[in-house]
Order: sequence, then C-alpha cells, then structure tokens
Amino acid sequence: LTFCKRSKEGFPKIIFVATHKDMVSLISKFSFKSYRRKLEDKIQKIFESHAGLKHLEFKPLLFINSTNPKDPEIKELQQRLMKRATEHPRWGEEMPTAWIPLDLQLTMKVEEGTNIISLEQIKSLNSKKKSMALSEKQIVTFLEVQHSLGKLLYFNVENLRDYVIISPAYLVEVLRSIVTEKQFWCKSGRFPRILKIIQETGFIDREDIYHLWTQKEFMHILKYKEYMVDLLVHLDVIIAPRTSFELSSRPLRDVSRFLVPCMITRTNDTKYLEKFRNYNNSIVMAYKFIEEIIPPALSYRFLGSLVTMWHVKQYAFTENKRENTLLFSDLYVVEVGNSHEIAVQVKGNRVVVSLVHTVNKKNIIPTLASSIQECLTTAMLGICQFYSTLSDAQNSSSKHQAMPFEIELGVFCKSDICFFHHNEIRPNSPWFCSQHRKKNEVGYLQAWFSEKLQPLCKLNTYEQLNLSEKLDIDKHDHLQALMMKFNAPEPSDKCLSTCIGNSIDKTGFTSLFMRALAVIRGLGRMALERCPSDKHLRRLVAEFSPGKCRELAIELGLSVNEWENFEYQFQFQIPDDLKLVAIRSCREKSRNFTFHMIVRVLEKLELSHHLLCKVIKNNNTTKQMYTKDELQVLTNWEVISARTKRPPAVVLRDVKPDVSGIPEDTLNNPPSNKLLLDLSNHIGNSSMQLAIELDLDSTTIQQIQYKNKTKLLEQTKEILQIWSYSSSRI
Ligand SMILES: Nc1nc2c(ncn2[C@@H]2O[C@H](COP(=O)(O)OP(=O)(O)OP(=O)(O)O)[C@@H](O)[C@H]2O)c(=O)[nH]1
Ligand SMILES: [Zn+2]
Ligand SMILES: [Zn+2]
Ligand SMILES: [Zn+2]
Repeated sequence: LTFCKRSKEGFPKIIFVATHKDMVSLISKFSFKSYRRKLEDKIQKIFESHAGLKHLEFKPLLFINSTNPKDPEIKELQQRLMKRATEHPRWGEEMPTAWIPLDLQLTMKVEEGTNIISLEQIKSLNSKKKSMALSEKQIVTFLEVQHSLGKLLYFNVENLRDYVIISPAYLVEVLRSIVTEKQFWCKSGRFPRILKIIQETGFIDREDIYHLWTQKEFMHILKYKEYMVDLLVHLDVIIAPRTSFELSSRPLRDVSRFLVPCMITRTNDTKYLEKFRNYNNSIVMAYKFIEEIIPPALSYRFLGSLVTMWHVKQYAFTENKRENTLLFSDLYVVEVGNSHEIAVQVKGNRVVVSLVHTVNKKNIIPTLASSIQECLTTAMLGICQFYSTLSDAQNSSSKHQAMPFEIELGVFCKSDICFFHHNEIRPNSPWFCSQHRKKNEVGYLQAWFSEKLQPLCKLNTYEQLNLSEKLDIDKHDHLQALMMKFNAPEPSDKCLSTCIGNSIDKTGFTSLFMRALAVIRGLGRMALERCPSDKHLRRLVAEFSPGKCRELAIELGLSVNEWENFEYQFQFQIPDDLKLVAIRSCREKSRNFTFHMIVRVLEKLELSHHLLCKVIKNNNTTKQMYTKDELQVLTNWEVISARTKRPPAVVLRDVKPDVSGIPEDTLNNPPSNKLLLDLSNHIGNSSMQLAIELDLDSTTIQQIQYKNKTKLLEQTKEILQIWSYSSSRI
C-alpha cells in the first residue's frame, strides 16, 4: 500500500487467509462459526483506525487447511482472487495494440525468471518487431502506464530511469537483504556483524550493503548494486544523512554511509529528555494525527527529512568515551547551528518536536523557530500526502484533502507535557490546563509562528482551508472575512510622493482618461508604462488574499483551470508563491503587461491603487531590541544585502538591521559558506521569495523546487549556493 497507487474503491486489495484449519482443537470445531467470528473481530480491532482499512478484506475470513488440496475454501479463495482481479477499476481498460508485442515479451521474460532489465534491453526487445516498434517516447509512456497498473516498477527520475523491475515482488527480495530479523541472519563471516551494527546504530556503510549482497541468496542483486542503492534511497528505505558543513549535499553516488531508520530498535537510554525538561531551555510543538496510530513508515520518513537537513547529534558515553548518535526508536536529535537542537519523539498519535537552546529558552531565535516549524510542517504534509494518495494525481487536482494532523503547542505542565491547539494561544494571557487545573505561561511559544507580517497569509493552503471551514466562510474570501471578524484594522500606508494611485484616486476619471492625464502631467508615466518585475509582483501579491488574487489573475487573463492547476501545484507552499506564479504567468501571457493594466484591474475590482505604492517602495520597520544571537543573524543578512547592492533582503522577515558596527571588509567580501548555512535556517517557507529577491531566474527556481520537492531547507541552501557562486564572479 505504501508504494502503489490506491483507488477510492479500495484497490489494491489485501485478502486475509487463515491457515491451519486442521489444527483447531476439537472443541472449537463444534462452534467453528463463532471461532471464525472471533478471528475476524481480532483483525478488525488491530486495523480499526488504520488508513488502509478499506483495502483489507477479511469478512468473511477465509480459513483453510493448505495441506489439503480438496479443501473447499481453497476453491473459494481462487474464485475470490479472480473476482477481485476483474473488479479492479482498470480491468478491461483498452490498451494500444502497439503495446501488445512488448507487453508479451516482458511477460515472457518474467516467466523465464528475469526480475530486472535495463532500458537498453527493452529498447532492443522493442526493435525486434519492426512493424510494431514503439518510439523511445512511447516506450516511456508504456512503462509509466504499466508502473501505475502495478505490473512493473519504473521510476522516471535521475539515476533510476535506466532500469525496470519487471517483477515487482523482486523489491521485497531486495528489502529482505537489509531489513531483516535476527533469526534469519546468515551465521557465518562478516554478515552478522554488519546486521548487528545496523540494529545498534541504525547506520550501514555502502560497502557493507554490497557485502551483504555477496551472500548466495542475494548474489543476483550485485549486478545492479548502484541502481538498487539509489532505488532504496528514492523509496526512503535507506537515507543519505547530511555529512558536510557545505551548502550543497554530495551527489548520492558518493555517499558512503546510510541510515536505515526501520532497523533502529534501541530505545532512548540517555538522560537527554529529563535534562532539557529541568533546564527549562526548550519550546515544544506537536503534530497530532487524527488517526490513532502513526504508521511507523511515516516517522521513518520524517526522520529521513530531519537527517538530510541537519546533522545528527553525537554524544560521548562517559564510561568508555565512545561517540554515539542520539538516534533511538523513540527519540531523534539533530543539531541546528552551534546553540540549537531539535528533538523529535513519537508518542501515541503525536510527533512531538522540541527546539532546545543550549542555555535558555529565552535565547531561542524566533525566526529560527518559525523557519524550522515551516520546514518540518512542509515535510510532514508531503509525507502525509504520499500516504493518502487515494486516487491518481491527475484526478485529484481540484479537490483538496483535509490536513491529517493538527499543530499543537506543548507546555511542561504538572507531570508531563500538556498540549493545546495552536489557535488557543492568546497574547499576554496564560493557557489554562483544564486537566491539571493549572495556569501555564505560554507566550514564548509564539516563537513557532513568529515574525509573520500577516499570519493568515503565511498559513499554508491546508491550514487556511481548515480555518475557513471551521468559520464557515467561502475559501476564496476567507482572509477578508477573517480580517473583518477579528476587526483587524487596514494597514496604514503612507504613499510615496510620486504615488500612482494617489493621482488616479483624486481625479476619479476612467482609466483611459487617467492615462492621458498622467502622460500630460508627466506624472508617474514611467511607472505606469513599465512592466512590473518579479520583485514588484512579489510585493504586490503579498497585499492580497488568495481569493482576491484569484479574481485579479482572472481579470488579467488567467483561466480558472490554470489557477486551479497552480493551486494544486503549490498546495504545500505559502500562498504568496501560488499568487506570484499566477500573476507572473499573466504577465508572460500578455504582450503589454504594465502597471497601468494592473491599475485598471484594481479599479474594476474596487481595490485601492495605493497597493501599488507599497509595491514600489520598500518596507522599513522600526528598530527593535535584539538578542545577541538575533543580531548575528541580522548581521549575516546585511552582509548579503551589501553584496546585492540594494535594500536588505531582510524585507522577507520585515526586520531592518543596523549595520553601523560591521567592518567594511566583512561587507565587501563574499559571505562565507558557514554564514550562508546559518542563514538558511531562517528562511522557512519563504525560499522561493528569497530566490526572487536574489535575482535567480524562474527556470532555475523551478528546477530547484522540482529537485527538492518538500525539502524546503535544501531548496534554500541551493538558492544561496547558486547566488553566492554567481555573485562572487561579478
Ligand atoms: N497442518 C497444516 N500445516 C500447514 C498449513 N499451512 C501451512 N502449513 C505448514 O506450515 C509450514 C510453513 O508453510 P509455508 O507455506 O512455508 O509458510 P510461509 O508463511 O509461506 O513461509 P515463508 O515462505 O517463509 O514466508 C509448512 O511446513 C507447511 O506445510 C495448514 O493449513 N495446516
Ligand atoms: Zn496539564
Ligand atoms: Zn493576512
Ligand atoms: Zn498611494
């Protein structure tokens, strides 16, 4: 279920069959019917709240004696299997005739016992039958469709597209070589030692994986060893953890050591958790799942995204001074920079995330906390989507799935951590734990969502939808509605003296007249005739709710379909990304896209033109008091700004640093890798926005996003890397 496409009707099906009917004691035989019921109930209990329940078939439960070929229920099993096969939604679907020869040839290969085959071989099989030969592109389509049907495994991504596993069950064989129980270990040679190390540390060297495959029963894998390692990484069975302190991670083929999360069996035997509880130096949040059980594979994947983003924390045993990693089956700890750590625990249906400062929780940098929260939430959403793809991607593009978890905040209450929904936090007032009848100070927990100019806009699409559903308002206008509901004042905007909007407002002529007038007066003409840059658009869309922006985009020539496609594509990113891409695509489509065009549309939508003034000027926020750590972050920003020779990129988080104390040298030299690496932890879900401020072109941005999908931190690192490389050559 984890690796295949699932359908609404509950396909693929898993049919349960009980065996050893002949061994059931005589007494039970008298009440055989109730015995069967009991088994059914037991299975029901186990999977009651499992996401895959629809796919399980155990009522009525088949119960056979497999040593007796005449058992009538074996016949029944055969019939049931046939029936399910024909019921499969894709059974009977028509297939291009041209596919048949290749399909037959592959079936024959499987029957011969071949499990895996190179794309080259497939091409040569294909060219044998000249009259029906498929083009290269057709072969790929053929393979992708066969993959979606579950007939073979073909991953059309870098490193993996050269081979095809034509017998999908072969994957289990490969998994079994690494993920295995002690009772099945080969007893001789180096093998048991390698497996023991995985169980103790969770790590395995690439060379040791290859060595495992020299066992007689796995020898057949060796021929494809590099492909198989890449495949296992692609499926998140093994993980390439972060090893360097560079911005870019090493190419996968050079990684020499992997983490196998599902093999970590050791539980936390350190004092780590008590320590940070006593020191009062952490802030806690949690992802609380609606389902009662978090599938282990989900927490493995989450661990996977943690260790690719940050370094696993090491600690030294005091007795033997041996370095050890803080990775247990129930606790993962990674280091963020020099003074922060993230600890992740899975407790029941919660994934609990603690951000720990080495000294005091007051020193936790808010932008770091919120950025970490954003990176982790995006990763979590991506992982959950992976588990809940109940239908083909192309069919679900317009529907939104409900978020499978809530974000909670945690506080050390009476005996343990108590949790509450993040919406319950109120400025300047404690949170009352009704269970323990205790008031808790929780204001500091706002750090998880800090430095947001407009918190609602920054929520991801899921959260917004959830909110709007709760408040029973239309999703496209929820932001406006929310603002009114909470009586939020319109942000005051002081216009520039050359304000485009101003002049238009005062005259109130139609836009055509306005334009003429503007030309005559020479007022804002240049501005009006200009085509807005990405940066202008970025600032413009930030002023609108997604709903308003949708109207704007459609007025500017985007089709509803295109908007919805973008909405789907950007569902895990902040709405500003979606809005920007939509409006930008209007600009690309139109031949004469100018500020003037926007003014006209704003007028039509009865929106204030003053919005444009804000777009053209820069944000300037009042100075605040910063802690030493925060100042360091700001200084780092300033170094970047100095190099980009324009107002600080810190507009992203709307803070204005003071640079007077920074030596000229520091400002003029290229920022160091370490500095950029530190900064990357403060971007959170604004990576695309950052890229635009740093002048990366949109193709590059798209490539970065495609490559790193839900790994925001990796996106940010790559953006900074590319920028730093190109700016140091100037
Ligand atoms: N008496 C009795 N023995 C059975 C029955 N089903 C299986 N066995 C025996 O149980 C043993 C294990 O059967 P397998 O079919 O190898 O079990 P398996 O679960 O497929 O094992 P793996 O292939 O290792 O995963 C064999 O000795 C079978 O003869 C049954 O219904 N009654
Ligand atoms: Zn409590
Ligand atoms: Zn807002
Ligand atoms: Zn104005």
